Amino acid sequence: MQTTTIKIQGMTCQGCVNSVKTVLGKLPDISRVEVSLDPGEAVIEHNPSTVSVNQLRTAIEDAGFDVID
Ligand code: 9UX
Repeated sequence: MQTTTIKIQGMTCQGCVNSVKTVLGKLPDISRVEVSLDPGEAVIEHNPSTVSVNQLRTAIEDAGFDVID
């Protein structure tokens, strides 16, 4: 497992946080998902051979939020 922190822009309420948690939680082999509003970020423990960092970023963007850097 690998722990990845992704900075997220555009989450403005707890509903946004829950949306991000939900999309990330649907990905396979995720053992931990923490999403916070302030700072806007997600900490994900994932198996990098199953889900890459890019796939995590894409899932967040597809949910309607912007990933920083
Ligand atoms: Mo809160 Mo976020 O009402 O997309 S759910 S702003």
